[in-house]
Amino acid sequence: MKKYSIFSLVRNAVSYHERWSEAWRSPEPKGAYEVVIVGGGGHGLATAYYLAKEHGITNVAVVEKGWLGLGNTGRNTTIIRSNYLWDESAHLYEKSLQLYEGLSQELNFNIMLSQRGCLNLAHNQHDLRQLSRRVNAIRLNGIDSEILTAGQIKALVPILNCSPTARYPVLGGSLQRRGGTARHDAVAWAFARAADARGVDIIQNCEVTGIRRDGGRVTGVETTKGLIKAGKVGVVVAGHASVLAEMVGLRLPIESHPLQALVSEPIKPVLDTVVMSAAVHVYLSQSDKGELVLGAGIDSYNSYAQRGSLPIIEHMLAACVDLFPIVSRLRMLRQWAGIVDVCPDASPIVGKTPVEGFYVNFGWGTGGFKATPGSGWVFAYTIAQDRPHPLNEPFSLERFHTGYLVDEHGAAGVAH
Ligand code: FAD
Ligand code: PYC
Repeated sequence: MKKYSIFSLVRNAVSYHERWSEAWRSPEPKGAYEVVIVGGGGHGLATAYYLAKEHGITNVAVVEKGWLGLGNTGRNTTIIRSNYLWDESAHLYEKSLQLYEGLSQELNFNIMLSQRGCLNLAHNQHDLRQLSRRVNAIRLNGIDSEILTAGQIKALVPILNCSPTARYPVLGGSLQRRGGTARHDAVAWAFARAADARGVDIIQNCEVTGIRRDGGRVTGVETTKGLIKAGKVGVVVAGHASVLAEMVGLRLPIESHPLQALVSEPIKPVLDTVVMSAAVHVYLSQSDKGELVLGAGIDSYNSYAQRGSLPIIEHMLAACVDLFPIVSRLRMLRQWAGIVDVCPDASPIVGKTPVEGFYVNFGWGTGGFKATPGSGWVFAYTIAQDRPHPLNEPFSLERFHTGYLVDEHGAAGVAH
């Protein structure tokens, strides 16, 4: 892997980046690959990287219809954590968090991991009982999680309105100290550079428009750059799962919704943890630049348009001002949305399909950024071995036939 000396960094800085080499190549697609990954978000790029690194499969193309990371990877609010209720999810998300903890070193790329803690608020006795149950389950899986009193929360987050007469009184909360944030673009770019260095072809501005089959077996993908044959195809297209699945005649139990976020103007440091309140549909963190990063629940209608509606952000900002009165003095600079694919149990689908050689990894809904390395790791295993890893076995498509759902609505950071 390429290393940069202090000398080359200084030279590049004064040359206005003119001589910076590309972080990854931009090849034309070959006629055929052993594996084609559809979708150049964090999950697709991580899959390609782990295929090459863990399984020695380097004849791989990642085919992306736009630019890398411009889907939900570049639109999310960067929160990572592993505080999920059920064993199946806890094991998968914890694997991912552990990979995150070593990712900057592994990929030689600063992903700006900040384990500043992730706090979930309880506003009534019911919330508190739910959080206690959740904390006990999480700890039984060996994952860090603790209950905080209202007094401890006030000390941790001084800008939070903890008055007993507040519209949303704070009765306590749960904290995962190893949770926090990571720079979303950096995660995609780091996996892209490392996959490219191992021989993976990353092909941008190349939309998959059809899937070729020979009987029950996949043989390639039709794209805007022509037909690309493939022994195996892995589809990792958050927001467009149903569109791609339909190309092989699969109907998914997935609904696609807009999910919005906002950032404020930058201010001095006021918040050094992530605060979430699922009950009032708002969450908040402060970026390294000083902006407050805020998010809401999903827009309730189905859509493929990457923008949301005003009532959701009005409601979210009203709740936010009640919880954090200083927000009333802030201007919001930017608002955007991504399309999230949500399964009935708010858990993803990662595994094989009835079509041979056709593998899927989607349905991460509002919470897949935290899963990026873990998802890529198990998906690479599934594609390479043609069977699920024990960590993703519970997240198969068949669970919607067997009824063995993994209901994680309560663990989702945002309401839906
Ligand atoms: P994406 O990054 O969307 O990548 C899929 C790619 O597939 C896209 O680049 C798309 O262009 C490409 N594609 C689609 N169709 C085709 C085609 N036909 N041919 C070729 N390419 C195609 N999760 C968290 O864990 N924490 C958070 O704080 C968080 N906040 C969020 C906030 C918002 C506003 C949103 C929208 C989501 C949030 N999420 C969060 C969810 C998270 O962003 C996603 O689950 C995750 O990024 C999905 O990654 P991905 O690589 O699967 O998808
Ligand atoms: O899953 O932690 C999460 C999350 C936070 C905001 C959106 N998703």
